[in-house]
Amino acid sequence: MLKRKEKSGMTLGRFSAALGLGAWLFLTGMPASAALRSVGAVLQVKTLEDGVELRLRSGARAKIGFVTPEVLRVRISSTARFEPDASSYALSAPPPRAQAKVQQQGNSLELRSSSGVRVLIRKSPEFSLAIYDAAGRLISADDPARPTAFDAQEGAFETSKRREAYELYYGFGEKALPLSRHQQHMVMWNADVPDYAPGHDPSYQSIPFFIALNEGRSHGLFFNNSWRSWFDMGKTEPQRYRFGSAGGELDYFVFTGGPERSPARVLSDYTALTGRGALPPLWALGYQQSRWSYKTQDEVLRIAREFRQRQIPADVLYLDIDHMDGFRVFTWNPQTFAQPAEMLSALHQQGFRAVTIVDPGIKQDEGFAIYRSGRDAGVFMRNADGSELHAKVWPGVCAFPDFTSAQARDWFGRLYAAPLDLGVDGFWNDMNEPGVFAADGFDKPAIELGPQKTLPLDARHAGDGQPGSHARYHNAYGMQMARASFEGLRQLRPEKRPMVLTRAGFAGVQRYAAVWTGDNSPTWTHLALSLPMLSNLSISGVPFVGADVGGFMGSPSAELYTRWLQAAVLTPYFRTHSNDVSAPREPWAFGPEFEAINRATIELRYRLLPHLYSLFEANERSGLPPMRPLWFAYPHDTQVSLIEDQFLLGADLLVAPVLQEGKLQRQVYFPKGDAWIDWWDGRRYEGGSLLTFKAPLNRLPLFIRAGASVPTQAVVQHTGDMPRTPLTLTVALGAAGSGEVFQDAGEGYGYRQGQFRRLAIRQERGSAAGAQSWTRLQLDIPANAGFQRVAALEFIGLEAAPAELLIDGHAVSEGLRFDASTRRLHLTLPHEGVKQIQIRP
Ligand code: MIG
Repeated sequence: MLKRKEKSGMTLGRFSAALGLGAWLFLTGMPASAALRSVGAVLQVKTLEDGVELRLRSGARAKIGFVTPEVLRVRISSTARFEPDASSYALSAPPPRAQAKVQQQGNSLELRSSSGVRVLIRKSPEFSLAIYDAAGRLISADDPARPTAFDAQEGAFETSKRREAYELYYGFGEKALPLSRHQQHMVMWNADVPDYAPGHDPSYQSIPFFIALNEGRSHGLFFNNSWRSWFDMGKTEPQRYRFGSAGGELDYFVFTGGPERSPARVLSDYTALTGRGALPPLWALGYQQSRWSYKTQDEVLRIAREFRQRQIPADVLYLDIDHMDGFRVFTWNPQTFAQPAEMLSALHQQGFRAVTIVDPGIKQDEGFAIYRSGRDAGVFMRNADGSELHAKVWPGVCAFPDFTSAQARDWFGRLYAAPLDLGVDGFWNDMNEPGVFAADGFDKPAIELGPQKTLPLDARHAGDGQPGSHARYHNAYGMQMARASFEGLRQLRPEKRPMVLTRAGFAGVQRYAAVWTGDNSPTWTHLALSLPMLSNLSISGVPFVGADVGGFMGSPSAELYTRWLQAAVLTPYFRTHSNDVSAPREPWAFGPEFEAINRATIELRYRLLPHLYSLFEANERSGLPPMRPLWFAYPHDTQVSLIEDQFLLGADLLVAPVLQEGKLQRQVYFPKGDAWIDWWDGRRYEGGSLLTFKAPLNRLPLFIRAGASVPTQAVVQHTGDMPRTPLTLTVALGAAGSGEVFQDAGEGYGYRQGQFRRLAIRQERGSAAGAQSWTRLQLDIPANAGFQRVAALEFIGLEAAPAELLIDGHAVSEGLRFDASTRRLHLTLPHEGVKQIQIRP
């Protein structure tokens, strides 16, 4: 029997029991094609080890089974055939199966996982299902008023779920929308959208995954379908959400969030399916400077020299499309970049890395060896009639590798040998939605936004054994290009970690590349928009994300650039980039006063790099991203559900940048349950409070969680200087807590063979309440195998110099320095073997 627990009291199937399909269509006024047919009642049930297979009245078949005890997979195919798991490209491996106990009783079927998660399936008059957690609480239920329906002719379909009024939805990858996507309508169709306005949809990336939040409890849903799909999250009708696609299979995963129903568990389970971002090379976490374009090799070298002369830390310079010869990929302009190897080695000598842009379009030019090679190898996409597909992009008429073919990926991957041999360090895949220019006869990119700005929908893809149209594989194309790049680099340089940046992507893109949010604009609105965009991308499984600092599409004011740099300094991917008509935008471009502030901002990044790096390593293990929206860490604090102008770096740093012009102060909310200490002056604030902070132009409001320990270092000019720079462990006093530091070579894969060191710090508190009771710090610092030495500790959050400090039981007076203005106590460690430190205020 179906046991109803939902508050609304609506029973599954109540409407559909009363209404036939025709009446349902009439009453709901469904606007969609009249050819949409409900899947119908369950006619036949076959019990499987992980669940059931059902035959439905419409001829459709369903497979419902557990992937793990906390992850359910639902598949419905109108053609009664199921696609292989690999066909959407999202999954990193075929999902496992977990045991289900199946019970049939009258009109209902119950599936129960080993952890007690239950699925109740109603067999007639319409198939529908509801999922309950082990505690019996409803997670998600089909909406019987809108049964799952297919259009057998067109292949389109949709399904719907009931929605409670206050349920919020986060994730959905890269969307130019507010933080929670409740009451939004979204389309998944990778699109080249320069100058996108806030609210514009679709976007460059499509990640059909979300995490729901309702009364502190989460669950997640991933719609595994690469066709053009859509989500209506209660926009049309607040009491339900719907999603559907133009083709393929209804295939989705529901993540319960485990017994705690936590968003972290949802994300960790989602990334177990779609993969986790691999640890980037350390240098890719440094500051990166780009422009479309630095036009000559001399200009590139001048920029490099200026960074070093002005002592503004930086690790990477970018070469945009003008470094090429007539925009032919993997070539160099013989006039302006006549000696690329010399230029690259001069950059390397100054501690810089270089990233070059690589577009998918390959100039159709008989004189171009790469074109001929691709044509002869048969790796280019074809039109429906079998001819080689051509479209115009920067180089003129181009052919496009079919990245859904292993052979084409392999062919493309090998092309990276040439730039690697010259000394290029990383690669930037642009235009890979793919975006193309207007039809023949136009030399300028089409500026209209829309799905027509790509390849014909009936163009053919190999689909790695599942041949299909561009309509089917469009959303996977960019990610498969990034994959070709990543896998090519892995093969060509097995001792190095690939650095690939991609504009387009689909669920699982994190396996191959970092992602930036495309052609944003130099406006305050866009600055503010960058935070919900990046934090939602992060909790969509993509950890390495950033927005062009200053806004790509033109010239920001000095103030906007400076504030943007502050807002971005603790985002995972940190790059200034601008278009071809904007004013120079190096950190010194706005005069000495701003230069000093911008330098200090970038220096903050470098001070915290060891911490950021540790967070990336943790992401590889857990799927938890470095950048997190507040609600993700504090799902039970309803005050933070919609906060999008603050974010967390890891669990311990709270960043509250100024996002408005002329503002010299801002409000900061501290989530409940923790106390927070001002990074700059050491003052303590209790969770649950909303306070105003001064934020002059040179101040990024930044707070550290009491109890946290994070590694910091002295400012370095680039990551190459880190090995000889000692670490300081910065410890925020005032609560029990812990911290972890990961150290390795910063490059290569030795860390997977145990070549790393993990430091652990544990803070224990004495009995008296408040910040002033004694603190004991337990340090676990394994023997040093050549990593950055731990030279000091810095305690933050003390009101005065401590009465007593003991190192391993011995009172210390030397090597101590208290700074009253920052409330920081600096302690030089006598050696790395220190195990315990005790502080009495
Ligand atoms: O049609 O390569 O988003 O970052 O500078 C524009 C030139 C092509 C778009 C990218 C932008 C890049 C630009 N590209």
